[in-house]
Amino acid sequence: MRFDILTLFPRMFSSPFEESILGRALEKGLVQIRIINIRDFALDKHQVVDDTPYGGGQGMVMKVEPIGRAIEKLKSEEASARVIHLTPQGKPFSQKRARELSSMPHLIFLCGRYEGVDERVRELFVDEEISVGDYVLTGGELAAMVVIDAITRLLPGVLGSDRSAIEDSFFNFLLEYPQYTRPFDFRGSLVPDVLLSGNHLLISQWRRKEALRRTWIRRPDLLARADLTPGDRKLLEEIEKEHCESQGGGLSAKTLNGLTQG
Ligand code: 4GY
Repeated sequence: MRFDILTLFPRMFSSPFEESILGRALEKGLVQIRIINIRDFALDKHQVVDDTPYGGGQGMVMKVEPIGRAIEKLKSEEASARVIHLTPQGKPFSQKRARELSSMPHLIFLCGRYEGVDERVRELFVDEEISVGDYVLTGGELAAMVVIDAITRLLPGVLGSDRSAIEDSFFNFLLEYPQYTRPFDFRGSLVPDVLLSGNHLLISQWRRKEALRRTWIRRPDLLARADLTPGDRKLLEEIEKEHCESQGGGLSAKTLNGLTQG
């Protein structure tokens, strides 16, 4: 799989792509990444890539010509390449979209800066707009890294053996259960006994319940989309009861709202 990244700040990408799982995926040749400096496609003497906005207002807007030329060059090499613009105005990124994009051979990421790109870039050169969340970054670079990271770990051979194969069921709109490793006792805070019991059935039941509990408390919106068995629903009833008992009537509407809205 090939990723091309169009940016005004190429050095932002050096260390993240050299480290850990992403770095190893590159070494193994499972992904190829090219960082392209948009400035190299500005033809004037001073290689200008931005200009003041028509209609006035503060800040600068990225010019259409350098970006257009860069994308046209990349597309002339591979016409099927898909151009993705990272922006808070895009469609919210998700595990589902990561999975879909992981089957595409060639993605081009356009990273905007300043007040954004000239609207004609989107109109003429962009296939898709993605947002990594409802907040504003100083540029699209970190968002592109997020998307590339989420896609790369789904590619065959990147994680251990068959991890990506079970990824589908793995995510299934449930948060992860709590994990523990040694020591057993850290400043009086203990690892739950069941995890030391060696009883694999009990352990997997406990983990399922704790995954449900976390999701119920932190992300009830996800719970509505999860595949729940009758057994899960019974566990949820237990969880609700346990919480009412421990909270003397349960979380207030305000607390629940706070947890849900983040
Ligand atoms: N959120 N999701 C995001 C972002 C920065 C001005 C356009 C986001 O994807 N990108 O905040 N990007 C802006 C900065 C130009 C991109």
